[in-house]
Amino acid sequence: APELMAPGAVLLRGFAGAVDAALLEAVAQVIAAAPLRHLVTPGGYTMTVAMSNCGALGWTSSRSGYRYTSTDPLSGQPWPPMPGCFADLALRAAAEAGFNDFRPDACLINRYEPGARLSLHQDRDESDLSAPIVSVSLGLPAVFLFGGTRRTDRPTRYQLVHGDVAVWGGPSRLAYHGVAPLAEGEHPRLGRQRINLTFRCAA
Ligand code: MD5
Ligand code: FE
Repeated sequence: APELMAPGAVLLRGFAGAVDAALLEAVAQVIAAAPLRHLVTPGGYTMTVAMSNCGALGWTSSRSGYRYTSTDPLSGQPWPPMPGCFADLALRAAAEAGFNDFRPDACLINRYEPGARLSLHQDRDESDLSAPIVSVSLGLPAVFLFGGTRRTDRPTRYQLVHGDVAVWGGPSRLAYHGVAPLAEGEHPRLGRQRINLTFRCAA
């Protein structure tokens, strides 16, 4: 049953479990064409999370800022197309949370190894903030930090495990959030890593 974390924030535990093999095969294809890389922030820090994208648009960061691009800056080629199993899962998860007709044009792939973290931030580089963000957790468990709409609100911690899907819409679309440093571990399918798929309407 969908679990309400906050208004507009819905946790679907295990929702992706039945299709994990197809998702992981598609991830492997995407990152073969557009390798995972550690981006640099505008402030000059190298991110501990490694990232890639698929879909018409992809999120990137550099010294000059955060932006969505239609090509991979590493290759100059378009990002790999969104795999059908990605689009299908995102559409079904959003509908389960009450957001119909979710057709994301961007999927950011985040790869965490033990120690990798994502500090508290908002996702606001997308032009359509009325659409939710759908995120899928695969591999090692993570502690997700869900803050409020103000940076100073004390975050609530949620454990996210392999197969969990979260939908962030409505009043939660602009909530501060992050991921605590990944604990050491070994996942039967993915080894020492966590993969997160994050679907957005960016254009
Ligand atoms: C992750 N990734 O687990 C998360 C999942 C990112 C990122 O944060 O920007 O790549 S997406 C979580 C998210 C998105 C939008 C709103 C909220 C959470 N929220 O309201 O908490 O790698
Ligand atoms: Fe985020």
